[in-house]
Amino acid sequence: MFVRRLALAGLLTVASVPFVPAPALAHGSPITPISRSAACAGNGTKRGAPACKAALKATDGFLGAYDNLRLANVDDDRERVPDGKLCSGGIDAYRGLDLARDDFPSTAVRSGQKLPITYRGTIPHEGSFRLYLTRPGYSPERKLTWGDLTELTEIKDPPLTGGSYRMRVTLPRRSGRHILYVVWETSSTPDTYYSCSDLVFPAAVAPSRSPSPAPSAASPSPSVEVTKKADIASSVEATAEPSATPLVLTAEQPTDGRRTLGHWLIGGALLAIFLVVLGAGVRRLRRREIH
Ligand SMILES: [Cu+2]
Repeated sequence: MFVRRLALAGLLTVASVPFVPAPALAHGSPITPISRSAACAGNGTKRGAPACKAALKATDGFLGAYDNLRLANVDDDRERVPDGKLCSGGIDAYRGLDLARDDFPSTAVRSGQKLPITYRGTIPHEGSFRLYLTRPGYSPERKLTWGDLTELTEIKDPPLTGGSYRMRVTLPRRSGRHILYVVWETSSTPDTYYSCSDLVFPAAVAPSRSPSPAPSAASPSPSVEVTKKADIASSVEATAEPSATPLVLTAEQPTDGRRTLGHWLIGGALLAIFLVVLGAGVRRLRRREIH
C-alpha cells in the first residue's frame, strides 16, 4: 500500500515538473513577413545571412531568443523605446537588430497588397497588435525612429491557428525597402513585444513612363533588378516554411535573465499548489502508518 502511494506521489511529481518552468518558455514574433529576430536571433532561421552575422557581432556574439523581445509594464512605447533602438526594443541583448542595413532577410511585397501576417505565438497571450509602416522616403541607411513610422492599423485578439496569430494588412503605396513595425501589447501579461520585418516593394517607376498597373514592370536599372531577385528568393524561402512547423522552438534556453513578475507568479503558484498537494498526501500517509 505504502509503496503504491509512494509511486503515486512520484508520478505526481513528474507530472508537475513541466508546469513549474513555465517562466522559461517564450512568447512570439512575426515569421511572415520574417522579422529581424525570427531571422537572426539566437534560434533564428537565417543566422547565416550577412546582416545576421553583423547583428550577432554587434551584440558581442549573443542575441536573445527570437520570441522573447519584450518589455514589461510599458505605458508609452515612444517613451520606453528610444529612437534608433526600435528593432531591439531598446533591449541590450538584441541591439544588433538595430543596425542600419539594407540586407536583413526580407519579404517581397506590393503596394495595395493585403499582406498576410503570421505572428508565431509560442505562448499565446491575449492582446492587441499595432502595425506600423515606414513612411515614403524612409532610408535603410539610417536607424529606425518613431518619426519614420505611420500607424496602419490595430488588430485585437486575431485568431490563433497552427500556433500563430493570423492577420492581414493592406499595404499603402511605397517603393524600395521599408519596415513593418509590429507592437504586440498583451493584456494577459504585463509584456509588450516589438519587432521589425523588412519589406521590399518594387522600385519606383521612372516619372517619364506612363503609370503601369503592374508594379513589377518597374525596374529602372539592371543592378536594382539583381538585388530584388535575391531578396525575393530569400523571402520565398522564408515564407515557404510551413507555418505549422515550429521554428526551433523547443529551443528557448533560459538564456537571458529577463523574466517578468507575471510569469514567475504563475510558476510560483503552480509550485505552491504542488507542494500543498504533496504535503497533504504525506500527512495522510503518516496517519495511516500510525493507525
Ligand atoms: Cu509570454
